[in-house]
Amino acid sequence: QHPPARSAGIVGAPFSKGQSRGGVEDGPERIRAAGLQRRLQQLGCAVKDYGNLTFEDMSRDEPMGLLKSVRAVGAANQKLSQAVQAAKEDGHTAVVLGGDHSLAIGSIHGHSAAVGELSVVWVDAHADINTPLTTYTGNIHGQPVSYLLHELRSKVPVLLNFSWLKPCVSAADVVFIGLRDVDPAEHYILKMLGVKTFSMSEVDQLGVARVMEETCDYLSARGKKPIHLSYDIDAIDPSVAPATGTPVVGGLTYREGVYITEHLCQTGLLSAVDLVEVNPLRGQTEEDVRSTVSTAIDLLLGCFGRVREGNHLPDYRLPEP
Ligand code: Z70
Ligand code: MN
Ligand code: MN
Ligand code: MN
Repeated sequence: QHPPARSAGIVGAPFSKGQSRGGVEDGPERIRAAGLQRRLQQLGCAVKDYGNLTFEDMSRDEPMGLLKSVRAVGAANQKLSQAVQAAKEDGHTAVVLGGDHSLAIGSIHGHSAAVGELSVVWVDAHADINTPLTTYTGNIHGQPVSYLLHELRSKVPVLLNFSWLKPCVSAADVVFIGLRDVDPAEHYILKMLGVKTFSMSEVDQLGVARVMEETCDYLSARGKKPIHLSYDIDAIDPSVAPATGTPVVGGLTYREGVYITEHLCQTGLLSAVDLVEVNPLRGQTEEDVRSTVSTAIDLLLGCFGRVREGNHLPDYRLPEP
C-alpha cells in the first residue's frame, strides 16, 4: 500500500493558440466537470483548485515567419510559469490542465524555478522538439521541448514575449514515451543530443513495465530529481482517447497509459503533471469526448496513488454489527 500524495494544486490553463484547432481551451472545465476534485479527495488527496488562468487577447499577433501567435503563447506561458511556481511554493504537486502542449514551456519553467533541476517524462505521440526554424506547421505546441533545453539554446531565436524564459532542462534528464509521429528534424535532434526515447516500437518490444523500469533507472542514475510528467492525451490510442487535435493510430492502450502514471507515482518523486490536448470539440460523438475525459481523469488519479487493486483511507474501519 502506497501513501497517497499529500495534495494536488490544480491550475487550469484554457489556452489553444499553440495550435490551430478551437476547442482545446475547454479541456480544463470538462475535466473538472467529470469530477476530478472529488475523485482525488476520495483517494485521500487534499486538493487546492487555483481556478483557470485568463489570457488577454493579443490584438496584433502576426506570424513571425511561419510561427503562429508568438506573442500570445509567450505571454500565456509567463503567466502559467508564475502560477505553477506559486502552487509548488504552497507545497502542492502541481497539476496543469490544458489547453495545448505549448503550455509545457511555462509549466516546466515555473516548476524548475520553484524546485531546481528536474527530470522530465514526456508521454506523447509526438516529440514536440521542433525549433522555430525546423517547424513546418508553425504551431508552437510542436516545439516546447526545444525552448526548454540548455543544449538547444543557440538554435532558438529571440521571440517576442519570451524574454522571461531561460532554458532550464538538460537533454539527459528527459525521457520520451509513446512516440510514433516524429518529424525528420526532430529525429535528427533526438539522435544528435542522445535523448532517451521509448517509441511505440520499444513499448511493443519491451512491454510497458520494462519501459518504466528503464525510465526510472535512467533518470535516477543522474540523481533523484523531482519529476515533471508532461502527458499529452494523444499518446493514448485514438480508440480510447479520440477527442484530441492530432490523433495518431497505434498508441498506448488504456492500461499502458495508466501503468505509466502508477509507476511514476510510486517513485515518490512526482512533483508536477501536465494533462494536455483534450479537445471536447474533436471526436465524432459525445461518447468519444466522455471516454477521452474519463481517461484523462484516470491518468491523473494514477499520479496521485490510485492503484487498480483498490484503495482505502488509512482510518477506514469495518462497520460493527
Ligand atoms: C508536428 C508539429 C503535434 C500535437 C501535433 C506535430 C506536433 N510535429 N503535437 N499534435 N499534440 O506541428 O511540429
Ligand atoms: Mn504534445
Ligand atoms: Mn502529441
Ligand atoms: Mn522504477
